[in-house]
Amino acid sequence: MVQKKKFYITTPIYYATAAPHLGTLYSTVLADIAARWHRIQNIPTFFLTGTDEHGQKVAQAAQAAGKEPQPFVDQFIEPYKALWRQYSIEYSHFIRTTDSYHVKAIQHWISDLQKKGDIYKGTYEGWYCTPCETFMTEKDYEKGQQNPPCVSCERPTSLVQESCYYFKLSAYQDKLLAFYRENPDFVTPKERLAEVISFVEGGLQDLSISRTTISWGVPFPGDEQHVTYVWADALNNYITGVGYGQQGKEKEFAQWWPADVQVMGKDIVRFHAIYWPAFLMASGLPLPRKLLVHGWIKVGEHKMSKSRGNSVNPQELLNDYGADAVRYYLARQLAITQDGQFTRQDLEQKIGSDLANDLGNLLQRTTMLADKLGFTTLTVDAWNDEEKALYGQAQTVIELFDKEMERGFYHLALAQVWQLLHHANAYFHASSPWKLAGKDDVACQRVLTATCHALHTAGILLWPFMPQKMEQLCERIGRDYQPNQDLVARITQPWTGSFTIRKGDALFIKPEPTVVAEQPEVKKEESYIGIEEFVKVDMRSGTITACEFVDGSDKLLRLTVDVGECGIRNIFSGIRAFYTPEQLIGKQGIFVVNLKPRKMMGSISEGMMLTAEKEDGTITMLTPAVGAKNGSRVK
Ligand code: ME8
Repeated sequence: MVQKKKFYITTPIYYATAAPHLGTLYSTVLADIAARWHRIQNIPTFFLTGTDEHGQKVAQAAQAAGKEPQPFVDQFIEPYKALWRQYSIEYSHFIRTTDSYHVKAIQHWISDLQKKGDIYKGTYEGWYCTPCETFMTEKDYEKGQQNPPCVSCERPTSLVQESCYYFKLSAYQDKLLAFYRENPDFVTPKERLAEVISFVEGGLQDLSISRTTISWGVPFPGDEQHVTYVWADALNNYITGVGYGQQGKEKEFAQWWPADVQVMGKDIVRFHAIYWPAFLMASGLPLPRKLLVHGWIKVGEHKMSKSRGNSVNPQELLNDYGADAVRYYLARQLAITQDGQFTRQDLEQKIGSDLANDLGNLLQRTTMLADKLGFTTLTVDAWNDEEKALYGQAQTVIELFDKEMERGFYHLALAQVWQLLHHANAYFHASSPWKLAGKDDVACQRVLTATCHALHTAGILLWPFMPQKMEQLCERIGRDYQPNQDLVARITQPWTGSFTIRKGDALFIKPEPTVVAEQPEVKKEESYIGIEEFVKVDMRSGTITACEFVDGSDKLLRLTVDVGECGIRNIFSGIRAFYTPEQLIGKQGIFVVNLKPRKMMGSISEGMMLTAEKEDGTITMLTPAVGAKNGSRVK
């Protein structure tokens, strides 16, 4: 595991224009999970979240509500904090951009950059709507269009020049590109960095960072007709929240900055991957280590958002399913690498299958049986091969879990824990301790104890995701739970010690399914293919005779496959996260053998292995139900 001296994580600061919704909860839960994972390794951790309260967007929302901006934003702070409490979000500090220490620190930042020559005064020219007091942005009108109508009131605009302050963003273009080259892991997932690089390569203009058309913002130091542009104010919260620009807080700032992980949605990656590092370079400060950029939660085709009015109320989900189940679902079901759909049915299905069944049931069956047999304390001196295998897998899972957490792929970290739970369930079932009771009590206790060890391991790994339920789980098997101890070290020890069993209610209840109106079935003739097209794909059964990791790839495994009459094939498969080579060698699978050979990682891939997604989002290979002749055609 990576040794760290400290861990500093942030969320975006959310516009204080409405109560939080599921999208904002999602980012905040991800950050909380990472913070908790570090806390249980006893790593000093700081977790910053808060609200973005200045600027035109907020001022307009206040005006629409008939309120002054300050009382308007004030009304949303308690709902944010209350919801975070209810969802066990344990932040270290909640920053508001209207906090006076933040405002002063922003003014200090501006003065500092003015002295260094990175902020200068110039003029801004654009189409302006006087009644609405707003400039049009480039996307509001056609290029070359004269006096385009205002996007709000549709009256013609006029060309206006105003003085404004610029940040010398253009001076940082090459430095940013060099930084991205030297730090390819700066943005996760990697594809999002590629988008940023191509944007920067297209050329950067200096950035206007003051406005005279609005007054709701941080007053520009020395020129109070101007207020600071909201992103220059907001991005700097990540440093002012840990002491930047505040006398007496120098030590605190030096302790936490730079941030280790900054969580955000893909909508704001450009601000964070371009402006933000450029601001920091100008201030002579180190850059954050990683931006963790997740996709959108969508409802149907659309991003869930306050403005679209399609947002799901997290309060209702809390009442219906409980905080931990929703936290689990957000981290598990929404792979950070892509957009995800939210439906209640999907959430209910996950609670039923993963939490009530795989996890809760195992705990219930183990503790109820131990209690019924009067085994209040379970302890074992020696393990058989089955338990050694379960222990071995638990250790592998801890290691892989940690790697996925480090990468920010929490859904894959969870998939690892479920590998362990599936093994533990299969072991429990195959060992049938209830049949051993009275005949071989030592063996019976051994099975129950080993299952408790597996549950304890899962319970600690899952604590960052479901803190309340996992504390209950630990209590039920008599393993006290205290954060800020190195709990991870506790589960990486050899399996020793005893469990004190307590009966209790089921940890999770399978929810009653929400009824959805039936959709008429839509059949699309044009999506059918004829048999003559199907037979073009040559699929054969084959046996994997060798398998190895591929240097430089965290996705691929290289397989050597005996495909009978089609020969021995070299085939790459993107299943490294789901299988080890040992698990694959000797297995039979289905392979497409007439796919055009493709160069991959310096070698040629001569086919494709068929796989499918499991209920839990992990990948399984397709395999003949009973042995098939190598090379036999799949029809
Ligand atoms: O952009 N799916 O604030 P904001 C996933 N104040 N995440 C979502 C989401 C969705 N449907 N909707 C919102 C701002 N989010 C600025 C940020 S930071 C210096 C300033 C999350 O209230 C996601 O993290 O519009 C997104 O980036 C953020 O909320 C936007 O929140």
